[in-house]
Amino acid sequence: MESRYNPAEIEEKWQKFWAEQGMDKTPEAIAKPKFYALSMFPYPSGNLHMGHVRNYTITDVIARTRRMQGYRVLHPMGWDAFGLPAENAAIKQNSHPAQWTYQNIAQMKTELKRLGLSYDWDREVATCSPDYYRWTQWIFLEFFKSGLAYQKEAAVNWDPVDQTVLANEQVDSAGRAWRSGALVEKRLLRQWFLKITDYADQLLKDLDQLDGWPDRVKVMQENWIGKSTGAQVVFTTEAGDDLPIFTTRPDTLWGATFMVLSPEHPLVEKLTTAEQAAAIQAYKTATAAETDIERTAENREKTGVWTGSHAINPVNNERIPIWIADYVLMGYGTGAIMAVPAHDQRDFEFARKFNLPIRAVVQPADQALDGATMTEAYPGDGIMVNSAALDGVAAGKAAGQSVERAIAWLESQGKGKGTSTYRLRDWLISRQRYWGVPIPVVHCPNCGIVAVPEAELPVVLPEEVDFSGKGASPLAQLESWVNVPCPTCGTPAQRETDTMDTFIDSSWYFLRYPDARNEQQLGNPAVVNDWMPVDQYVGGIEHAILHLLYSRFFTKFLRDRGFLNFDEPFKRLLTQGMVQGWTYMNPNKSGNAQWIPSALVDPKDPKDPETGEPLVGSFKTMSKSKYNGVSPDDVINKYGADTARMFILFKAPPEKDLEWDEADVEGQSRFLNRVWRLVTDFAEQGSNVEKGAIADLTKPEKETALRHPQRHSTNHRRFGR
Ligand code: OW5
Ligand code: ZN
Repeated sequence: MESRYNPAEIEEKWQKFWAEQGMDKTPEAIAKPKFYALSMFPYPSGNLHMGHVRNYTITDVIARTRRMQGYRVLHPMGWDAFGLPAENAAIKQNSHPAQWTYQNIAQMKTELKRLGLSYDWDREVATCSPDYYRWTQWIFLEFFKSGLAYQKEAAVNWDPVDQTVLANEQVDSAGRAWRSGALVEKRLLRQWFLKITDYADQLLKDLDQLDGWPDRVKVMQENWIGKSTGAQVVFTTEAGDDLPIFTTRPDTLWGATFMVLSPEHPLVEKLTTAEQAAAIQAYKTATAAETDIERTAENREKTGVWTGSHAINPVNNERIPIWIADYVLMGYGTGAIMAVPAHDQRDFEFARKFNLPIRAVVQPADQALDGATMTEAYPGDGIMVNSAALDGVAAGKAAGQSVERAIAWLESQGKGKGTSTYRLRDWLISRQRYWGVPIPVVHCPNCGIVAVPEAELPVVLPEEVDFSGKGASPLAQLESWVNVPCPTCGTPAQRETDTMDTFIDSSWYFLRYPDARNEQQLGNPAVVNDWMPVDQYVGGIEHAILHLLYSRFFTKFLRDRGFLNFDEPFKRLLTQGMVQGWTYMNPNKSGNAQWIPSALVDPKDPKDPETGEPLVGSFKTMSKSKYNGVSPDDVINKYGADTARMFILFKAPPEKDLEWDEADVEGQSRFLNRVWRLVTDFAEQGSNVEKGAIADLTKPEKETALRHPQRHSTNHRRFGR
C-alpha cells in the first residue's frame, strides 16, 4: 500500500505546533516546571530497528504528556557516532568513516522524522563532530589535571580481529570480544585509564537516592562495584619482604595453613628456589594463556606450584608454605591470599589436591570438625577455636562478632587494619583506532606528558588517513599529524595517537543538550543545572551497568569540579523490554544454521526446506541471524506511523518483552481508521453523526485487537514473508 503521508508536510505542521507549545523560550515558558525526557541516543548503524522505534515512541509519549500537563519539556535527539563499525565499514569499502557515519545519520534522521516524534532538532548533537568532541577533550583534560586520567603499563585485552585493546567490560564471559567475537589475548601495553575507583564508594552509596530506578539495575550496579569489607594483614616472607593480603574473614587468620600468590605477583621470582624454578616458569607460561574467566571458574580442577619458600603468619608466627595458583588474580586485592582450607571451598580443594594441612577454627554447634576428615569447607556460623585471643567468640554473619573482634585485635597489635576492596577496576579508555576522540596530550622529551592548551582545542582528527585496517593505528602512521612542537617548551614532540573509548562520548551527552550550541563552554552551567537532572531516561537493559555507571561517574566528577550542582544524572530510569519476532528453528541443527527464514517455510506445515525436518516456532529477540526482524519502514509504509506507535505502546508494558504480531498491528490499524472515519464524518455531517458512534469506537475493535492471545499462533503465519 502506498503511504498516505508526506513527511515534509507533517514535519512543517508539527514544527509550527511545537513552536506554539512551550518549546518557545519566552519568560512565561521558562516559569513552567521543567521536564527533561531522554532516550538513549542511537549508534548511526544504518537504519532504525524496532528496538529504536519502541525506545523513542515510549519517550515521545512521556514528553507529549508532560507538555500537555503544562511542563516545559526538553526532548532532544543525537548520534553516538564514533566507534569501530564506521571504521570497519570504511576499511571494507575503502571509504572514510565520516562519510559512512553522516550518510547513516541522514538516513536514520529521515526515518525518525517519519515516526512523528516531537524532538527539538535544534539541539541535535553528533559525538563525532568537532564542536561536540572539543568538550569531550575538555572533560578529559579536567580528569588529567585532577590526576584522574593517567597512563600505565597494563596487561590488556587485545582483540586480534579488530586489532585493538578492549575494556574488561567488552569481553564476554567466554573470553570473547563484544563486537568481533574473537577470543581475546593478553598483551602488555601502555594505556590510558580513568580513575573511576576513586568514586567507587559514592557510586555505591548514591544508589540509595535512585528511587525511580528499577531495583534490578541498582543490584547490577552494586554487584559490578562489588564492595567487600574486611581487613588488610601483612604477612612477611622469610627473607623479610612484606606480603600484604586482603581478607573478608580476618577471624579465620589462625586457620591459615598456606599462602597462594597470583603467578604474576612481583615477588614470585624472588621467592622461587632453584629446585622449583622450572616448574614455576612452566606454570606461569601456562597461566598467561588463560582468561580471567577461565581462571576463576567454579568447580575447576585446582592447579598450582610451590615456590619453595615460606611466609610467617603475623598472628601466630607460624611458618607456612607459599604457592602460586591461577585462581588468584593480580587485579583483585593484593594478588596474594592467605589460604584457610577449613572454611573456604577453593582453598579446601587446593589443600586436598596438594596434601596441605587443614585446620578448623570455627566449630559449628552440631558437629565437631576435624581438618583431617572434612569433605568440604565449612563456611557457616559457630564458635571460634584454635584462635588464641578469639577463642570462644561467636563466629558468623548473623550473630557473630568474630570479624569485628579480629579487626580490633589486629589494629591494637599493629598487625593489620579494617578496610574494604572493590571489584570495580579503573576504566581503560584508550583505543588504538582512528574513529574516536583524539586524546589531547603531547609527549615531550623534556616535559613528559603535556596537556594541549584549552585554546587549541579541539585536536581535530586529520582527514587524509590510510584505512588499510591493519597494524598500528592510522593516526600513528600519519607523521605530519603526530609531530608537533611541545606546547610548553617548543621542543619537537609527539601527539598522543590513541583515541578514546566511545563510552566516554555517551557519558556526558545528556549534559550537552540543554545548551547544545554553546561555543564557549560545554554549556552554560545555569542552563545545564536548570534542565538537569534528566527526569525520565528510557533505554535498553544492555546499558544497565557500564553506560549508566560511567555517566554517574562523570556527573559526580564534574560536580566536584564545580560545574554541576547535583549528584545523579538520571532521576527516573525505564529499561524497555526486547522486541521479539516469530522465529523458526530446526532443533536438529546447531549454531546459526538452526534458524530458518520464515519466507522459506509454510506456516501451516513448518518444515526445514533442506531436510524436511519439522520446525519449532517461537518468539525470539529480533536479530539478523535469526531472520525474524520486522523493518520499521515496511510497517510504516503499510500501516502508517500512528499504527506502529500505537501497536508498540498497547501490545506490552514498556518494561516487558514485546511480541511483534501482525494481526494485532492490523487490529490497531482498523481501530485508527475508525477514529479517522468518525472524525472526518463528523466534520462533514456535523451533528448528524449518530449518538452511539463513540461507544462503538472504543469497544468491539479494541477487544479483538487486544484480548485474543490465542491468535498469536495464527498471526505469524499470515505474516510469513
Ligand atoms: C534501542 C535500544 C537500546 C538503546 C537505544 C539506542 C535497544 C533495546 C534492545 N548508543 C548506545 C546504543 O545502544 C546508547 C548509549 C547511551 C550508550 C532490539 C534491540 C532489536 C535489535 C535489532 C533488530 C530489531 C530489534 C533488527 C534485526 C533484524 C535486522 C534485519 N532491543 N530491542 N529490540 N545505541 O542504537 O544500539 O538499548 O536504548 O534504542 O540503541 S543503539
Ligand atoms: Zn616540553
